[in-house]
Amino acid sequence: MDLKRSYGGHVANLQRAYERALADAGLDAVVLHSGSLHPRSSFDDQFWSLRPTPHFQHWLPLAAPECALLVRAGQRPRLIWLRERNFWENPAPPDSDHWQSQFEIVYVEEAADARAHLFPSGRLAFLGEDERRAASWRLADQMNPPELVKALDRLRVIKSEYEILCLDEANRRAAAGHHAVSAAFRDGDRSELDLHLLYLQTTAQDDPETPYKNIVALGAHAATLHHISYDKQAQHRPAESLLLDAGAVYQGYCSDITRTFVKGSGAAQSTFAELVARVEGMQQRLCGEIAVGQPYERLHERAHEEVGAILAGAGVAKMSADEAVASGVTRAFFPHGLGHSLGLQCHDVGCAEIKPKASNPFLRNTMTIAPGQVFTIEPGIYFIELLLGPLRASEPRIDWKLVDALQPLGGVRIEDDLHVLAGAPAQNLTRAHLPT
Ligand SMILES: [Mn+2]
Repeated sequence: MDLKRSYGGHVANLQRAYERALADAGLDAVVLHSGSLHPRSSFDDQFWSLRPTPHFQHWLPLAAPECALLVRAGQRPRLIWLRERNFWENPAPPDSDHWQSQFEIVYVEEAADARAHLFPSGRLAFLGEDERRAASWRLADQMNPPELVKALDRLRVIKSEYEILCLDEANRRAAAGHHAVSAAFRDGDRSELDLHLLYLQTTAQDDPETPYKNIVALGAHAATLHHISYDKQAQHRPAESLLLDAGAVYQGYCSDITRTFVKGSGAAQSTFAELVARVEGMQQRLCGEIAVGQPYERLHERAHEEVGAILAGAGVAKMSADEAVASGVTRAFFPHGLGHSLGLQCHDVGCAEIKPKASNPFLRNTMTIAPGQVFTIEPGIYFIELLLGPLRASEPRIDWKLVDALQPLGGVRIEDDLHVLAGAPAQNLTRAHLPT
């Protein structure tokens, strides 16, 4: 892949788009702050590792604290790069230097020194989280103007060719981890912690570097949608399912992939394996239904129709698919949204400006589907007692015996990352590396 050539185009586009956004906001320049380290506790002197300000990372993959990028009309962007003399810690070096030739780079040894290299006059905004830094650069009252932030967030919804290359590579890296973990699960009894560590090792990521905390859920744990408190002991019991939701980061860009595995030959495992196959089939149909101009929320509602059909087809619900949707039964088995925008953040910005309908409270993507968007498609079916409990007394059309048999296996989720194309089916960034 030609990262450097596509990166040049990415920066040129960003420069033009920023110039328009600045003009619309009545500003001459914006300072993008890379971020400051957050203390782990105010009673302590240790810090979380840096999650750079995404607007800064939209330009360059430098994950160092207290750097600033000055963007102005008609000028090369100026990177003010803090190179502290510090023998306690050092920030992780970038993966590559393909980006450096695009900037005028000024090195400083103290964050306060950056002030001298900022725009000397004119209307200047500060974009970042650190109010004290904004104040030290005398920009506290121009911090994060809402209209500008909105406009810059919107730029992140449509991905450039460079960003697609990065998202593709993030998928390739995560796929290697999924392969290794699924093989280890099939071949023996491994604890959730073992599988998590194997994933980190295979993808060469330290825990704080992953796009989100890996979800590694054996058996009933998959009914906790974000199960991250890993068991340290292997389970020697007949549950035998694994839900793995784990991604990777490349140049700041995230992948987000979920697979559900099952082994064992008992009746419950066989029925659960069928359920996994049905969810996989629905997920692939929904990926095939992505259409430019259609609201994403419609796809989410299609997913509920599909969940209704699966519950009826598998004998979990003794009612029609339509009745399962209308009675709210599908919402107890599939309580989360169908997916979200993906990019520099795992739950990326710009796709939830419009509120979803009241019946879809957790849906994070409400945009009209357009070429260049990247989002996940991640339907699921779970056996969550907190949601099913209230139905047990009131809904005799559910086969509760079957639910009880499947509950120790937790649930199923299948998730891929999709890139919307103009005039062609959406590109599945995940299946290219992790085929069915
Ligand atoms: Mn996701």
